[in-house]
This record gives sequence, structure tokens and C-alpha cells, in this order.
Amino acid sequence: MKCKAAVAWGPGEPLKIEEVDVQDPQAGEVLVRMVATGVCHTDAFTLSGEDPEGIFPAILGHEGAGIVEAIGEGVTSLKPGDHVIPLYTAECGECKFCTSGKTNLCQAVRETQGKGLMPDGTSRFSINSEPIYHYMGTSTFAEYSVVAEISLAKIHVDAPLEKVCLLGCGITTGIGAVLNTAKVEKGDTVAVFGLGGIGLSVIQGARMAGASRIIAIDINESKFEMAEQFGATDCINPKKFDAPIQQVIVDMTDGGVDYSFECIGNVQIMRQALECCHKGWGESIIIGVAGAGQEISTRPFQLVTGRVWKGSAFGGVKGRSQLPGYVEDYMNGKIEIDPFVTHTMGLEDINKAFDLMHEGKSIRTVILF
Ligand code: NAD
Ligand code: AHE
Ligand code: ZN
Ligand code: ZN
Repeated sequence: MKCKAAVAWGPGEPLKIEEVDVQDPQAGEVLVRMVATGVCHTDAFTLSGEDPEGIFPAILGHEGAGIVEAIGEGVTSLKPGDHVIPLYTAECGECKFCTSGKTNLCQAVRETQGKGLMPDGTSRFSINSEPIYHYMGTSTFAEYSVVAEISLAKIHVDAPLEKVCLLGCGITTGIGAVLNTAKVEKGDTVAVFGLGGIGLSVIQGARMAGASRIIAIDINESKFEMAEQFGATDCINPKKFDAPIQQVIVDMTDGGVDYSFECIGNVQIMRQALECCHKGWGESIIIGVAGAGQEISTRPFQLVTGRVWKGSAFGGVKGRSQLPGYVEDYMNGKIEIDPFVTHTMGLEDINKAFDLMHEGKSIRTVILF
């Protein structure tokens, strides 16, 4: 079949709307009609050329929701008409990672996924018989995408896809990092660096966990109003202080916060986030994705004296077994999504979504197909 897709032809180039050929789903694969997709900073990161795994030409997008159109041979857990969220972190339930009980990082299809290919090592997308690569196993910037069965979460049929698409990455990542990775508890103090879709979701998660103080940090003060709505108790702009921001936070909190979260992808800020944690027990969670060649550093003494550095991918959430519960938590009012959708537009305007993100004017743009 043919459909419209936004193709990333090369690093730094605007996406181009093209008619692409989409091959039928093969064994263990599913054809999904995309209904909506968010645009996450990671899409911009890969488009910039900074992603060591970035491959072009590709169809980006990993924050989508849609409806199963057709299934390939051997697919048993999904049928046409099912509502689904594509997962960039699959859940096969059988690999060493899935059965470890220690991580959500299923590796069943991770290697081919990182090469922009389906699990059999080929692509389902092409233009004039030239392959176009998949992205993160999801490629949601297309009217139709082929996704591995184990990379699809079946969700409640009544969930509004134009909202719950954001559970495909940003909101789940932030809330999950708080509840699963950090395991913030009632009364804990929290600092959140970067107030985009991820940072605001961390704030939402921290409020759900009962944090007593949530310090929100950004250089764009227009983000503060929404941070406060989600539960931030203090909003600070590092540019307004002479002292390093980690010192400011240590002074504000009688020695540092219990947990901090880096939601930017800046290795200098990752250091600040670690160093604003309390001596003896403070934990800093890296969520932001840093470009090729970037490295983190701090004095080892920071760790010797009890601070802990951790990372979190997709909030530690196992997509097939746990994401449907997040969708239901949205439907029963426990998780807020609607305020994150600051803009909506059609696929033909997708480059505007990237502009709004870079200008700091949007939290999430949702593309409606
Ligand atoms: P975003 O662009 O919407 O938000 C980033 C925020 O950081 C903005 O508000 C910006 O003003 C702020 N910021 C930038 N530089 C800053 C600085 N020096 N000091 C303070 N604030 C600063 O991005 P997003 O979609 O929220 O994504 C945030 C990061 O999380 C990205 O690196 C993205 O790739 C990553 N991410 C990781 C995962 C994961 O599973 N680990 C999932 C999703 C996104
Ligand atoms: N490809 C990059 C790393 C990108 C990365 O860290 N991705 C996050 C998800 S970001 C979603 O917005 C992730 O889940 N990583 C785990 C994984 O398996 O990719 C690089 O540096 O090579
Ligand atoms: Zn993302
Ligand atoms: Zn697995």
C-alpha cells in the first residue's frame, strides 16, 4: 500500500512529506493506522545528527497511538480494530532482560531496531524501491507503520488516541522515572532540571508520590506557570543567581534534595543535578539524552559520600504489561495528559512542531492524521 509519511532525508534537514510504499506486515508484525503522534525532543535530537544511532533516510516518531489495520502470520495477541500504542522498548516476556525482574529494557528486537530495521533485518518502507529506515521500532510520523507485535501495547478502546499517544513516551517516562526508578516516597524533596514534557511529567509523578518539596529549574521562565500547576513548590532560573545552581539548591534544602532528575540532555546539568543531592543518600536520575561523544563527570568523592547516579529509559515501564494501566489511570483521572497538548496540527505542518519545540513555545504538539 501507499501512504503519506514525513521523511527525514538527512541530518538537520526539514522533514519532507512523501508518498511511501508500505509492505504488508510479515510474520510477527502488525500494520498500524496511526491516529495521532506527539513530537518528542528525542525526535529532534536524532534529526539534528547528534544521535550515534541516527540513520537516514528514515521515518521518525515514537510517541504515537493508532488502530491495528492488519496482522502478519503468527500474530495472536492483536487483531484488526485493536487500539494500540507503539513501544520503543518492546516486551517479549522471554528474554534475559524481561525475565530478570530488574529492568524494562527488553532486548528481543533492540539490535535491528537500532539499525532502523524490522526484526528480520529488512525495512517495510520504500520510495521508488529504495528503502527508507524505521526509527525506534515505531516510525509514528507515517499514516501507516509496521511494528513488531511485541512492540505494541493493546489499550482500552475508549481511550482518546489523540491524548494517550503522549503515554508512548514523554508522560510515562517522567512519571515512571519517579515511581519506578527513583521510588520517591511521601515527604521526599525533589529537584527537576528542564521543564519540557518530560520534566513536567516528573513533577506530576513527584506530586503523585507525595513529595513535600518540588524544585523546578529552567532557563525559560514561561515554563514556570505549568510547573506550578503540576505541583512545583519552587521555580528557579539558574541565570538569576551568582552562585552555581547546585549550591543554591543545597542551601534551599538544608543540605540537598533526596532526588533530582535531569530532563534536558545536557551533561553539565547532569553534574549539577547530581551535586544538588543530599550527602549520604541523594539520588540523581538521568533521563535526558546526550549527543554523540558527550560524557558525564563529577568528583568521585560525590559518590563516595553517598550520592547515587542512575538512568531511566521509558520510566522503567514494561510497555505491554504496564502501559495499559497508565492509559486507564488517565481515563480515571489519576494521570493528567490534556494540559501537555499545547498545539495540534496535521502531518503536513510537522516542521512547525519542531520549530515550536526549539523556540520553547510548546510542551507537546500532537500531530493528527
Ligand atoms: P523539551 O525540549 O520539551 O524540554 C527541555 C527543557 O529543558 C526546556 O523547557 C528547556 O527550556 C530546558 N532547558 C534547556 N537547556 C536548559 C538549561 N541549560 N538549564 C535549564 N533548563 C534548560 O524536551 P523533552 O521532550 O521534555 O525531553 C527532555 C529530554 O529527555 C531530551 O533530552 C529527550 O531526548 C529526553 N528523553 C529521554 C527519555 C528516556 O526514556 N530516557 C524519554 C523521552 C525524552
Ligand atoms: N540512540 C541514542 C540513545 C537514545 C536513548 O537513550 N533513548 C532512550 C529513549 S528516548 C525517548 O525519547 C532509551 O530508551 N534508551 C534505551 C534504548 O534501548 O535505546 C544513543 O546514544 O545511541
Ligand atoms: Zn521520546
Ligand atoms: Zn524481552
